[in-house]
Amino acid sequence: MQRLAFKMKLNKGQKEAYIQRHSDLWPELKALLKANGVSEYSIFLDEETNMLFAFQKVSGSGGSQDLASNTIVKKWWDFMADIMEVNPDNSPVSIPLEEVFFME
Ligand code: RM4
Repeated sequence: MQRLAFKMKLNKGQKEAYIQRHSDLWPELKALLKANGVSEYSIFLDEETNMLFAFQKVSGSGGSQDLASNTIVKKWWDFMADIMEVNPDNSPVSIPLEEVFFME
């Protein structure tokens, strides 16, 4: 089991929309993430900078951001593109973070 973290950026003023959309996370996306070994997935917001910090445990070779070829993930990214900083393909700009501390 590996711990992954990455940062993304939320557009200004979109906190409520982000929370609402994730509280209604598509069951098919949740099932896909779990089927690909993603668990304990949480995302935190720094309201000062609008940076999103995602943490997840992964049992496979990659995490949520490595599923770009999946249709469900592409549809989700298209759905979220209007409130986040995205790449030309609507994938969220995701910057991996280095773990510098861990306590069991
Ligand atoms: C985030 C972003 C991630 C996705 C989660 C569920 O806003 O789109 O790629 O894994 O939602």
